Amino acid sequence: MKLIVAVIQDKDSNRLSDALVEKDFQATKLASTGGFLKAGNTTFMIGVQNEEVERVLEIIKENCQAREQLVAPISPMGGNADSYVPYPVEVQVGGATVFILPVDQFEKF
Ligand code: 2BA
Repeated sequence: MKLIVAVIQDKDSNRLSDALVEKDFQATKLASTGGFLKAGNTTFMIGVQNEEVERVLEIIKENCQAREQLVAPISPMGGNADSYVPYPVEVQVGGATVFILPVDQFEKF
């Protein structure tokens, strides 16, 4: 068994959960925040059998799209000086950042 952990954009989260439910995959959605943009994103935890991993990756690819996002300047007064960006820059935020982890044991009580 594997645990698929996928960080995706909030805009795609409803579409992805609908697609997973439709294909009979169970998932948990967590509200998360990107370390760089400090903007909300969504993290899915999806537990699947090994042979289902590729199918789930396809569903993620079909339902999550990369987008350009503008990073506004952040005042060093407002927070950490390490994250100071002096002018707006455009970054491409990926459709999904996916980790696939082995599951030693899975129980439901
Ligand atoms: P954020 O950390 O908010 O990053 C958003 C986008 O900003 C990233 O898109 C990347 O294009 C850019 N970016 C991130 N760090 C950067 C830096 N130091 N310099 C310049 N540009 C930078 P993605 O790579 O598609 O990542 C989307 C989100 O996925 C991330 O949001 C983060 O929440 C998560 N993520 C990405 N890589 C990860 C990793 N190795 N471990 C854990 N989470 C990760």
